[in-house]
Amino acid sequence: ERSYQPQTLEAEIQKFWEERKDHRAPATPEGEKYYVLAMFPYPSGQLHMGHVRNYSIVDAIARYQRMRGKSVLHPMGWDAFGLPAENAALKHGVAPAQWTFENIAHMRGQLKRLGLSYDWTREFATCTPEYYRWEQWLFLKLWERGLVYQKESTVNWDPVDQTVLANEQVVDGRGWRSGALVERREIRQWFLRITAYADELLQGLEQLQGQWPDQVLTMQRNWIGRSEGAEIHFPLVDEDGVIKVFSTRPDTLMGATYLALAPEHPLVLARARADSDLAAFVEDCKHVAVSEATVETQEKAGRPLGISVRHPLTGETLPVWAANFVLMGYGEGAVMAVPAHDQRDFEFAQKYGLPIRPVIQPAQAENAGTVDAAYTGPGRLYNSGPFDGLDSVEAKSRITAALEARGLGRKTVNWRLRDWGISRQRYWGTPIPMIHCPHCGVVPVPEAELPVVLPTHYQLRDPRSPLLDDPSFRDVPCPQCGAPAQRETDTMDTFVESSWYFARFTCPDAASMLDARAWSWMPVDQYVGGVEHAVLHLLYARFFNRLLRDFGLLPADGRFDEPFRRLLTQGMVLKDGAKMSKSKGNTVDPQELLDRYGADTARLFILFAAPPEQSLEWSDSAVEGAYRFLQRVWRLVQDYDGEPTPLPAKLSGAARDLRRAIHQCIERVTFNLEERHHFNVAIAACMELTNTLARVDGKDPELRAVLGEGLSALVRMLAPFTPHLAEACWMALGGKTALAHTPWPTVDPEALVADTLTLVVQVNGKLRERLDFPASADEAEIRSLTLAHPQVQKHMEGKELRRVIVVPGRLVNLVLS
Ligand code: ANZ
Ligand code: ZN
Repeated sequence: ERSYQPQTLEAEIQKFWEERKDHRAPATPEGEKYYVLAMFPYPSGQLHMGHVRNYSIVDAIARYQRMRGKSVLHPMGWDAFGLPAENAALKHGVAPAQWTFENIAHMRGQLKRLGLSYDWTREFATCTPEYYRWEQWLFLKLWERGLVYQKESTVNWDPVDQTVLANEQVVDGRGWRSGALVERREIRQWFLRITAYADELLQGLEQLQGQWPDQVLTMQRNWIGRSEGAEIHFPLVDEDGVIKVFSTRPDTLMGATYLALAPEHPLVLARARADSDLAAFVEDCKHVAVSEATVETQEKAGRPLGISVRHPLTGETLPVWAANFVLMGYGEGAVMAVPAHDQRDFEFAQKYGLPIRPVIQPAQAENAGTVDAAYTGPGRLYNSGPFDGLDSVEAKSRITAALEARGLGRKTVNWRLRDWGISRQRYWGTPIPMIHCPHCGVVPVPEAELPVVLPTHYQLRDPRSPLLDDPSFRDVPCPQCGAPAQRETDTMDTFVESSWYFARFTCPDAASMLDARAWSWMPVDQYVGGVEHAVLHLLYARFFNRLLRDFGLLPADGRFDEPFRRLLTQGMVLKDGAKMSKSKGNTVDPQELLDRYGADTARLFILFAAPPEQSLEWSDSAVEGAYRFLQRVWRLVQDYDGEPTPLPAKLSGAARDLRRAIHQCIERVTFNLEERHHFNVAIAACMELTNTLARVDGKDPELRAVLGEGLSALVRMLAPFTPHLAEACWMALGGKTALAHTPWPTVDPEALVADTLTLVVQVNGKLRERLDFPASADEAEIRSLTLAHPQVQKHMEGKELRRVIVVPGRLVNLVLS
């Protein structure tokens, strides 16, 4: 008898799978397809526990679906561009490419050691020209259609290292290497027009309802941020022109008492030239981060501009202020301030003694604005002239119509979503395929000259991109006029690579960006990853999928608009109640776990400890427990010693009970894998079954036959979680096919039929007892067994039995008086 030795066993089984090519997906699906994908990793150097959890979940799904007879695509690759490679290069003096590929080699080894059932023939790294050339190709197509453009935008500039820094390289306002105070600089950068798809990206969320976590859908909805409202024009007094504002509350127009403009508003900048106090205020505002959160929380401040506007409906004169709470990047960069009904306007008005005029009466008077807060809810209009008495919903459209009639406003929709700035002034990324010519301006690299290959031979000495200083990369003739010109040295945001890799996995060797194979595999049926990607990655991927569709690379019939049919966001891995992380020093290295217990124990522990969406608390004793369980299963199969014998036609009571337990377990495990991913419940059911099987007397031929059926089912049900052990046990039980090609066990409804039946006993219509009867008992038997039961007799004491009503399969009702 062999003892359970995961190290040698797992190596043998992995070799077996590899030789048989069991996990390769066909070029196009054979039968019903199932594409399951984990968010691909950044090759940081080592797998961490979060990776192991993510990939164990996905592998369990892949293996289960394979056994359900689906044609499964389960690929893996590397999100290989990005800043850490540059940082490591500076720290260790190794080229980013070399660092990246060494990490990939190591991590690939770790993934293989885990026994994950990937189709490795589809593996790729995004930092290779074979991959990123298609990104450059798409960039050129987007340029042709006006979906790419350049505009000025702000970057962090390190004055000592003379370079642009990524946000992650700015620590407490200083450059991470130089320690110098970082400055803001405006430079021209490349943008993708994702806003052209805002409406569609919002609408598309509907079809994901119930398939994606609600939390993620809400975060996407807020990020896109559709606001319905009105653009309102306030004519300037004393000069020509209007100030436009965006408001979601045109119903409050009659309560507007001043206008507030962003410090960067052109009118403010114009006035600041002649007003040093105003200029100083504008300068001050520049030193505050531009994020919405900080703008929300800072102390309100402003300056009067010394100009006024006319109210578009009453003609009343209102003052105009510059205010730090107004953002230039949103709406019109200007607000009509209604202090009675907007809290920011209220605080500002109080500070500067501006009038507050309430115009909305809440349904409950006690909810009205107080001395220190605005009333921001709906209600009935007053102080509003011809609109008095209207409900605020109705008033919105009536007031907007009145503005439209005067040519001083219109209904509009505003979006929070901004275009996607993809320029990075970094070296380790996809080169942007553009050329700057002193005569022709920006000229795209001709398609035939793609890819623009990123040179990989540099030894980095400082954070400045070596592309800037390499004439052999930078200096090229203009493709249009032939004059000396310069290549764009910005590279793409690495989120571009992760926005379409899932589609490329369907045809990794395609001679175009995608080919017809993508049409048969897409969309991804189940995507699994961290909730930290709820917005950016998942939104960009949804955007790119639509771009691919609009360039004819995916079908346009609507079925493929969403790249990920279902999304599961896995929870964190905790230790001592805190997230496992290097910075907290509370990590457990998966490698140690693998070396000590093997892959199956690691996987089983992780899947059993919590449902995938919830956080998982590390526990050494639970790891031990998982290991002991596997030893137990192993011994049970070894002890069985041979192939299961066929079931006799008729089974005795004990054998029937055992068989029922087996099929109840199959039913439970299947439900928990098919309907939801509650692996922990499924595993618990398998453990229970193992205990039941371990108690069976294998000498009895009838029981031995049923035990054989039970072990065969158990081993197959463990295959998604502990695939090595399962495969080895399956062989020991005489399995004729590898598990990847073995059908999932099915429930025999016959076996589930109970020998006993539980009925409710009512006394005068009130539930009193639950009693078990032989399943075969007829009405007369049920009646006499009920009346003979001591519990029932207690209820009847001192009473007269009038009637007994038996409802077959449900209840017995005794009518007493
Ligand atoms: C008047 C008003 C009265 C407003 C009222 C609100 C309540 P969302 O929902 O985010 O679209 N606003 C408009 N542009 C702004 C900017 N550039 N910076 C800061 N605030 C701006 O919010 C729209 C509301 O935010 C607009 O409606 C405007 O204030 C303000 F009782 O107009 B409201
Ligand atoms: Zn030119």
